[in-house]
Order: sequence, then C-alpha cells, then structure tokens
Amino acid sequence: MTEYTTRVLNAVRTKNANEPEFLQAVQEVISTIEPVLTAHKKYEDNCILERITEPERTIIFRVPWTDDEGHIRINRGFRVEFNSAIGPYKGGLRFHPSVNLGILKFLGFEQVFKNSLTTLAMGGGKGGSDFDPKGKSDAEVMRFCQSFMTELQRHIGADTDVPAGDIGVGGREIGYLFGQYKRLRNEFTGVLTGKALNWGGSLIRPEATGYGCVYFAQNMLATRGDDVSGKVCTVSGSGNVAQYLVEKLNQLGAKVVTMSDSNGTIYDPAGIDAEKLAWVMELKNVRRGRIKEYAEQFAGSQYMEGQRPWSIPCDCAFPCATQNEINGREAETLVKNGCKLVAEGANMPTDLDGINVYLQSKILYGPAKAANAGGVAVSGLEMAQNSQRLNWTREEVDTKLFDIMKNIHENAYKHAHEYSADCTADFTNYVAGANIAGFVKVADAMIDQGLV
Ligand code: NDP
Ligand code: 2IT
Repeated sequence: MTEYTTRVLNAVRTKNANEPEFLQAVQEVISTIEPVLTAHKKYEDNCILERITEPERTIIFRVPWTDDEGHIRINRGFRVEFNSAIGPYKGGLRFHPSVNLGILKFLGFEQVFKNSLTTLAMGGGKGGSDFDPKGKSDAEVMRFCQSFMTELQRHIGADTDVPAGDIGVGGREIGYLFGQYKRLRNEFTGVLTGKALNWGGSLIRPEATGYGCVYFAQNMLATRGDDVSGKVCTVSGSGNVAQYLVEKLNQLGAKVVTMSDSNGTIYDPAGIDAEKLAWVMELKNVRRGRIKEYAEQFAGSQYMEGQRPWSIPCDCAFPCATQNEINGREAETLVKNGCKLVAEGANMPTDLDGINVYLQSKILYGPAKAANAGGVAVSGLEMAQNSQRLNWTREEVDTKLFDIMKNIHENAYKHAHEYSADCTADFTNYVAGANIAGFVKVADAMIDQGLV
C-alpha cells in the first residue's frame, strides 16, 4: 500500500467503523487501483479517493404503514445517492430485514464502478428498507410501497435518480412504487426501471442480470479456448438473477446441479433442466414457496438444510444470492474440487479471503461489478427506450446486452494487463481490471467537473 491509499483507507475506516460491508468494498477497490493512482498523480492531487468514498447525499426516512390486522408498522427507508459524475444516480432498491446504511453504502459504492463499466451514462446509487416482504399479503406490500414512495418521490426523477429492483423488489413492487410516483407527481416518466412491458418496461430486463453473467463467463472461458457447454455448474439463490442464469446455462448446454434459498440448498445430480426450472419459477414467483419443496417434487434430488452449494463439486460456480456467501474456506473447497470459473451474479458474494484464494489459484474469476452489470445495463437501455418513447425487440435488446458484456470483458482485460503486475499470458486479474476501468472514467469526469 502507498502512503496515499493507506491514509485514505484509515480515514474511511475511522469514519465508517460500524459499516463492515462498506469497508470491505472500499478496501477491495483501493487495494487494486494503486497502480493507476501511482501512474497518474492527478487523482491524488484532486483528492479523488477521499471524494469517491463519500456519498454525495444520503437520505434516511420513516416508512409508516398498516398491516392487514390494522396494526401500525414502522420501517426505515434509505436512498444513498453515491456519485453522479457520469449520469443520474442509478441502482436498485433492496427490501430485506438485514438492510442497513452500511449495506446500502457498499452496494451504492459498487454500483458507481459497475455502471461506469456498462459504457452507459449512469451514476451510482442504492436504496431500500429493512421491510421484509416474506409472508406479507399483496395488499400489505402495496401499502408499504406506497408509503415508501410518498417520501422517496421528492428525491428521485428520470434525470435525477432512477431506482430499480434488487433483493425483495421485483415486478410487483416496482408496479406499486411506479403507481404511487405517478399519482403524487402527475407524471408518466421513466423514473423506475424493471417496469412491466405494457407500461414502459424493456424486453430482456428480467433476464438481463442472469443472461449477462453467463455471457461474461463465456468471454472469460474463451480466453482459455473453452466454453460453458457440458460444464457442471453450481448456482446459489433461486430469485430473479439465479432463475435466468440457470435458463441461459441450460440453453448453452451446461448442467446446473444446485439452487438455494436462505434456508438451504437443493442438489440435483441429473440437472435442473428447463422443465424443472419452470417449476422453480412457479414456486418462487407465484406461490412464493421454499426451495426445499424441490426435493419432494423431483426424485433423485436432495435437500441440504442450512447449507450453501459450495461443497458440491463443479466446473463453474455462480453465486447469485447475497453478499459474503463464499468465505475463504468455501473458496478453497471449490478450487480443491476442480472449479475452474467463478462468475458473480450477486453483489460481493465472495469475502476478501475467498477472492485471494481465487486469485492465487489463478482460476477464471469474474467479480460482481463486471459479471452482473448486465442488469443495470439493460436498465440503461430501458431508460433510453423511455426517452425515445419506443420499444426495441427482444433480439435487439439481447444483442445489445451481449455486446455490452463483451465490451466490459475486453475493457477489464485490457486494464488488467496494462496495470496489474500479476497478469500473464494465461492469467487475467479481472478484479483489478474492472476496478481500474470503472474508476478511471468516473474519476476523470469528477476532475473535469471541478470541486463539487
Ligand atoms: P431475489 O430477491 O429475486 O432473490 C434473492 C435470492 O437470494 C433468493 O433465493 C433468496 O432466498 C436468496 N437470499 C437472499 N438473502 C439471502 C441470505 N441472506 N442468505 C441466503 N440466501 C439469501 O433477488 P435478486 O435475484 O434480484 O438478487 C440476488 C443478488 O443479485 C443480490 O446480491 C443482488 O444485489 C444481485 N443483483 C441483482 C440484480 C437484479 O437485476 N435483480 C442486478 C445485479 C445484481 P430467500 O427467498 O430465502 O430470501
Ligand atoms: O445491483 C444491481 O446492479 C441491481 N440491482 C440493478 C440496478 C438497476 O438499476 O437496474
């Protein structure tokens, strides 16, 4: 570490001591962008690290609502508007009981670099609430969303801040949020992405994160003359990202043997084929049931209560549930069992020890901000369609997504080989490459725009 990065990291640690996830995300970025900071003194001269680690604005608000029994409930709402140097704040909303300011700051910080990588004009933000949609009726979710938007609406706008979904926020929630925004502001605008098709949504947005992550994996495999076809894959999660990631892997001839939820993992050695995946989608999106039921439905599969998928041998692993779901020990198990590729559908699913295991063993590792950028990229395409008042076809959007993921891979590859000393003809440090490529564009824009 240099004097500059040590000083900034220490200051960030002191100021945000009770935000471990945020500190983890900052440490990962700062430790990998050193070569570019050393090569270009302008970043230190302009205090870019000090500025880029501080959100431009953080909004915290009360969200009162009534449940179906008429009881008053209070949740906490947040929007972290992290950086607008290259476009309006853009990033999802997460509804989950674990949500707190530190988690949303980590997600907002990651989003700044991710959105920069997409090549589209989007700044970074994240928001959400500690509201738990599990076990709530549709009417309760609607009342919560309406109360949440009653406050949030004064801070967002199609050219200011454009939220979308994340954990616990899917099509249903985006609908209720959009309806309340429109009612309060009397404006039909592209203020949210992930909308339904018949009122401003984009084809391929539901699929985008999962499909994009597989496209990124394909690009990484191609550098070693390999392909996903025939690969045995483990996947965690069974929500939006996991579902479409499994769909794309199946289309490309891979075999997916696990999915999971917060209670446990199902292992199906025969593979979760298209028919079984359709059943999972109905279970999760319509009945809102638990993944455990899969093992009761499909003979030959088993349910591993309270376990994550990483003990199951695989060629490729795709964590698609949540942060820190792979630690150093689990990463070692993956590598020991022959895993050759990890591509992250979730945000920061691997802890710092785990990342070191991947880098030292020189497997193909696609970090979240590059590998899962397809979701927000198609959100950017949804914004473009809304501005034009046009809808593109499925093929058009999928081709654009495919090209964007190829471009992100190339850009990360190029910056890794230019700056990261550990890269060789056979190994690319995509963590360094993605962080540096994402950073340079935002940092240069911040310098251009003066001290704001
Ligand atoms: P969903 O709410 O649709 O699904 C989340 C899945 O992860 C569920 O299976 C859920 O299980 C599981 N999960 C959530 N929290 C935990 C936990 N603490 N421990 C174990 N499992 C957990 O969310 P998404 O699929 O949209 O998001 C998944 C990940 O992908 C997140 O990290 C998100 O930030 C990231 N992401 C999402 C994008 C998007 O476009 N939606 C874009 C880029 C990244 P259960 O049902 O039991 O809670
Ligand atoms: O983490 C993410 O990139 C998302 N949840 C998607 C954000 C978006 O604005 O589509």
